[in-house]
Amino acid sequence: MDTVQTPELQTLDTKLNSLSEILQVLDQDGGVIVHNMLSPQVVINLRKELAPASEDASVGSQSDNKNVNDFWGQQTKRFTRLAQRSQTFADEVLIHPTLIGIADALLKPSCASYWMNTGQMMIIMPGSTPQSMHRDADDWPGMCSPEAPLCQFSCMFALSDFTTKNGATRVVPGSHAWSDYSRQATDDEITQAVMPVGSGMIFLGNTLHSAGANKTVDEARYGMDLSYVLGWLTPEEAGCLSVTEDRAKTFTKQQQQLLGYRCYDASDLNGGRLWTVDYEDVPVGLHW
Ligand SMILES: O=C(O)CCC(=O)C(=O)O
Ligand SMILES: [Fe+2]
Repeated sequence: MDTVQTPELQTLDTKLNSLSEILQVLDQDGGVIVHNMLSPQVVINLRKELAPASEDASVGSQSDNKNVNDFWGQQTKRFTRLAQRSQTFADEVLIHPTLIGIADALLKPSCASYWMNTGQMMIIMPGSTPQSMHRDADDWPGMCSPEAPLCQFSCMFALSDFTTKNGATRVVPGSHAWSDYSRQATDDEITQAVMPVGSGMIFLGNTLHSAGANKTVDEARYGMDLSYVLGWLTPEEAGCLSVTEDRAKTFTKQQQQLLGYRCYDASDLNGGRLWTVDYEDVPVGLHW
């Protein structure tokens, strides 16, 4: 009798594999686990700098909308503003060379520059139920179809070990390439991004995925999701309202661009300039 093979995500390593190898697996499977995205010291710094917000955050959303509450997770803590809250996030994660390499390869062909879309902590507490399967590109109607160009991709960083029991992200490898996006995934098509702390699961905006259930009694799953989006689409997080001008002034032009402290300038590509102030680039440090 034939045995049904659960599709697995492939695992690569920044110490062993090149950017082109990561891109090749991403293109084929829509997702890939990459070990050693963050050094142990970077993880320690992130956990320390984000500890006050992690402790203060309460589980569940404050919204009255049932869909928002279900998506958020009643036992899940979420917060953003990571570039404000953590210098390590701004310097070691937001501009991670592997992710910038992927953004240049996959998003740049369709835009003059890209934004950070989300920088979110997702702490799945014991008792969390599984999130519903979704494609993150569904945020932009018309941009999530087998025909549309890729508009977004993410990296889910493990700031603690991700296990099947504590809520490792569920993924449907290959679902980015389905010809019918209305099709539901069957259980045997779903795998989980089991990975050690410091790894990242990189996945395309049109790959089906969701948070797993946390079936442990006392083990929180610390995930940090960073995503990038084409610069002519509205990002999920209002980057420049999430970081004070005083802090933005200390950042490089690349960090400012990712956080919306620079305009989207497609004038060299026969396009226009978006996100301007008085027709000009965003004046960082201008006091009204
Ligand atoms: O927490 C996770 O593993 C995934 C969450 C997710 O996909 C989302 O909130 O969009
Ligand atoms: Fe998602």
